[in-house]
Amino acid sequence: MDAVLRRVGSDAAAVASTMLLVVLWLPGSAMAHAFPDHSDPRVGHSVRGSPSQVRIWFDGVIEPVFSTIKVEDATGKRVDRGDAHVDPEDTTLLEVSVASLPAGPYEVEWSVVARDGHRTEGKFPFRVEPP
Ligand SMILES: [Cu+2]
Repeated sequence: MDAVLRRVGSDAAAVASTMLLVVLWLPGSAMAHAFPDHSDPRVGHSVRGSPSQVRIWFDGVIEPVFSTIKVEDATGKRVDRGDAHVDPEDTTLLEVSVASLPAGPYEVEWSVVARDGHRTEGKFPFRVEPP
């Protein structure tokens, strides 16, 4: 897994121990947070020419209403088209389309809610090289 993607929360350790207890008490009904599995563009990587969208695949189903993704340029300006959505055909895939991006560094910010109601969020960079 990409190390740059990180979990944030009020108290990750407490959440982790709580969820461990849930697992211990209710074997067979363990549910998990959703964490990114991979993305396109890949975390920290460069792509040649602008992508048409940014996509993140998670390790579990995510809730469409509470899941967002946005993309900013080096000045913090939004460059996505504001159409972030969970793919109806693949409910582990969160995607947003982007304007034609000039060469430079970009940052993706995501926030999702898993089926168990727990939110995870994070950010990662990627870079566009001239085509
Ligand atoms: Cu959870």
